[in-house]
Amino acid sequence: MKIGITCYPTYGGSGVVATEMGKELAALGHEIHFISYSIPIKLNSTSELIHFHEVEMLNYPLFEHPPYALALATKMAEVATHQNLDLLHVHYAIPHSVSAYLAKQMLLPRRLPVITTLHGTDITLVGNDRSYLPITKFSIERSDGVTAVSVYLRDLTYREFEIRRPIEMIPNFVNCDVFRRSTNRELKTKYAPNGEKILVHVSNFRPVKRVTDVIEIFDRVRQKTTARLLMIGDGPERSSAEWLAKSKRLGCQVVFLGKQESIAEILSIADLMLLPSETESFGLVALEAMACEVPVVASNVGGLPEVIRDGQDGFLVKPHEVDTMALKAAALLADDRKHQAMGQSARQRALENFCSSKIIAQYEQYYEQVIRNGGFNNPDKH
Ligand code: GMT
Repeated sequence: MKIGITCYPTYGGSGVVATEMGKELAALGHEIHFISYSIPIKLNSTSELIHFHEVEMLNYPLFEHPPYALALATKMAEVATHQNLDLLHVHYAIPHSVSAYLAKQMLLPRRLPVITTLHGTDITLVGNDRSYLPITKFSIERSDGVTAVSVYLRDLTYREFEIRRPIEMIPNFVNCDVFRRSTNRELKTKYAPNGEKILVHVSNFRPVKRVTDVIEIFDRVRQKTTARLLMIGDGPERSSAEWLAKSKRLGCQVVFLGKQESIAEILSIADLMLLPSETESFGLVALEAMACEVPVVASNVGGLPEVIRDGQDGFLVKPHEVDTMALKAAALLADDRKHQAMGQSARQRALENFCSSKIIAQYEQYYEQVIRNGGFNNPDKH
């Protein structure tokens, strides 16, 4: 198939999923055309089947905000025509599914099936803002296919947006050959020179991730065991977290690494992941950790219980309950046998349920179904 993929080209979960999906599909022989404002950060592939089309925006003094959604729609229509795309798959509803809808209309009577994948904040935060809700609802209804990354997100979309059309649940995935435990001793010694336990947090440091809770939890854990905390990523809450770490005199015990290219290597030296988010539609980083045999202590919210089995692959605790999270984390780190069993169970869970080989096949089937059927009751179906 010839597939167009649009995503945010940044470190965010939806961009990572879209980019990895493109790479996996290309490895299966599909021709992939990424359409975005810059090359996806994780697109480190040399495959001849992967192409990138940059959306260029006209800057004119009248435009305080350049109309990206329109420039994107124009580029989508152009690429679909010149590359003879079979399908356009957009990740994150806003504004990508609206641009895809416009591109589709521009191309009529030629048919361009559009699939929208909902990732989370496009529904939970952005889409729920009343000003964005009607257009998000419209573009979901008019997509030929819609997928959501968890049952939680699918049902929330049905409920909050009063959507009557079917939404396919296809979970996120991880490449289990890339994300696997293979400890780099030198790296481990660098961050834990005296054999300290390594805790890790990975996020975009937005308020929803509750990064200061991560510091609070770690502060309690290190009172019971010698440990280090690696904070990976960057974002608006980073300075608050750094300030808190400093004021608790955590000094060199907490290291802020910023955005990292290869997190698999770092996860491979970690003993535990902390993910105390306010909400999380799926929690891709939790899955990546699990694939590296790292148990996760996370909030019992959103789609996280669909990924992490409480007591088996980690622990799920009510959000904000930093004392309980710290107690569970410290107890696990003190029990080597349990810790090892949980790490192995986490890896097994990733292998059996979320490996890219399994999930990409589900996407391929869904693509074929949408191309064949032309979308569910879509008034724009041609
Ligand atoms: O907030 C983020 O983590 C970024 C956001 C995104 O769209 O890039 O992540 C969302 O999509 C990820 C990939 O499907 C999910 O794993 C994250 O759980 C989800 N984030 C939230 O729901 C807060």
